[in-house]
Amino acid sequence: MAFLQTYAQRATKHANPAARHLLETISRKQSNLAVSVDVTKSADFLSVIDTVGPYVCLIKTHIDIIEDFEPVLIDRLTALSLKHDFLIFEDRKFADIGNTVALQYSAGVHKIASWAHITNAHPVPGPSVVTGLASVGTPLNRGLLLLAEMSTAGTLARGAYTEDAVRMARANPDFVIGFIAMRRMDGFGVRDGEVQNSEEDFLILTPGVGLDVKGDGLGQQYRTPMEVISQSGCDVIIVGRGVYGNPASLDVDEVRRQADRYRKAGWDAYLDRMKGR
Ligand code: 5BU
Repeated sequence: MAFLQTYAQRATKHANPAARHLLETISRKQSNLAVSVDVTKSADFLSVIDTVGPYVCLIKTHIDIIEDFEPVLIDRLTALSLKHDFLIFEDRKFADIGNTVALQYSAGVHKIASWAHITNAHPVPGPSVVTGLASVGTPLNRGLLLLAEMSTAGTLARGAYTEDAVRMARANPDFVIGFIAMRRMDGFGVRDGEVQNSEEDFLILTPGVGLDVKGDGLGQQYRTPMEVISQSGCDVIIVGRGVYGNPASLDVDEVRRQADRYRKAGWDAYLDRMKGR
């Protein structure tokens, strides 16, 4: 099983350039922490990213919540990704017909495909959502995550839907690099009489991670890095408010301290998982 190998071992075998880059970065920086920077002002966005940059493998963005967005913000974000050695994941959650998602991914104000190494999509439209995004992303060496599960209470992404999401990924392993999910997807979607390819290696990126609280009063549910990485076998923890706190009163020293704390907690949980090999 892929997840019982080290991140470095998995990097040498992965066929997708974005997945390889992510696994190499995790290994080099000893960080499986992705920080989700959900702030609405460009200056705060850049300040948080410059602060947490040394501690993360990945920065997750919702570029459409930035109120004062200008194209130069992308140049600055890209410069920070090179300065601090992290990848960029735009959490766009595409969910339309193939033609529309290809346009949303490549064009408009944000031109996501030109700068985000990784993006994600809801499986709800069926395989054409992957085909449409792949037509744009594959030539640029990008990777796609499918939302097989969500972290929210009462999510409809469960059971047969999750199984079908995994089958959809298996049909497009060059472009689909993994899932947003709460646990490993190995063995999911395998029908009677089928055998799962033993080389299969889908990355599991997991939001809903917090060390201090269990929820946010709006449906979000938090688990600890130990539960997510060691017990559930996920690969990357995605942490937002646990790191940057309240965007209305950003405290750079505290943001740095929390990023360091979550990086260490995520890495300790990975070492714990590898101990059990
Ligand atoms: P938080 O502040 O750590 O709760 O932020 C979590 C982030 O992850 C936020 O940007 C969400 O949009 C994102 N997220 C999530 O929380 N749960 C999910 O199932 C998915 C994304 Br998909």
